[in-house]
Amino acid sequence: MKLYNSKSGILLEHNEAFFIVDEPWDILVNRDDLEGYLASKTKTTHQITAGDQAKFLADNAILPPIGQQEVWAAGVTYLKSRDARMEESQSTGAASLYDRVYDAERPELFFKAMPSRVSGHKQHVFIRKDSSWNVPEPELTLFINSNGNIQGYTIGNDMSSRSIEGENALYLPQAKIYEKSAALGPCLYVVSKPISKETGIKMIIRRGDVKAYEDFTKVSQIKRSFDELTRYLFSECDFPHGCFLMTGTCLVPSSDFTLQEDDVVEISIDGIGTLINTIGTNPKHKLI
Ligand code: DO4
Ligand code: MG
Repeated sequence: MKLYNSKSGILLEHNEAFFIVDEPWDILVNRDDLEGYLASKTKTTHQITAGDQAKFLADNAILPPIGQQEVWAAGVTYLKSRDARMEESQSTGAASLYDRVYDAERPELFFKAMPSRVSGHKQHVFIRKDSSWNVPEPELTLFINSNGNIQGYTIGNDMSSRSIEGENALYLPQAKIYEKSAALGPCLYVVSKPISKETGIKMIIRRGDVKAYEDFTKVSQIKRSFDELTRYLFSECDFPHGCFLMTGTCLVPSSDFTLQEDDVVEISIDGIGTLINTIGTNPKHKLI
């Protein structure tokens, strides 16, 4: 089952049929057995017409699948992320931090975004003007309700500055948190069973007509379980509306690659769909 948040309301997709759900996002999604609740909705709600469905899902109408939830992220959960970060921080002596956190019992978890900084499908994400090395990070993202139970999944893009993080690991918040540094979408995929570890994640970066990057991997490459990440996140934080947790990047472009304005990033995850974002810069801010 998929929930789309759109300018015209919330759309529920179930077995290729579409329904409008007339409830506020935060109340609708924050419950145990969300899948069962949505299944009951399909029995009591009228199906909408193909025309209405097209209007709801028009690219410019889709919003990120988020209300008042905070977005958090896990780091260094895949070998690819550990190795890339060790390489970028070699000269600063911080490389061993990544090695140690990969093997440690406690995972790396960090605050990523307020909902206002999150872009949706077909919206822009930004690169920082004071950063010379920027990458998207494709991440399977959990939706966890206020009771700490995973209720669904979405696709996340944890935009990152490798030059700022590489200069000094203490600059991580600046490498990670700025306007439109996160994207979620295109929908919230609601399933009661844990998502299969065989789920594939693919990222393509297009520069004009050229594919500047393409790679694929599986969720099975992750070092940690989603329950473990959730348990640590909820151990000392309350999330009254639930929260989103990006589970770490599994794909990293080679070290000579940096994003440019107008690049298009496509992240696909089996069962969920494809999140597409164009790279831009924040017009409101001047270089310091
Ligand atoms: O340690 C810094 C951030 C790691 C991260 O964002 C990731 O592995 O996805
Ligand atoms: Mg990340």
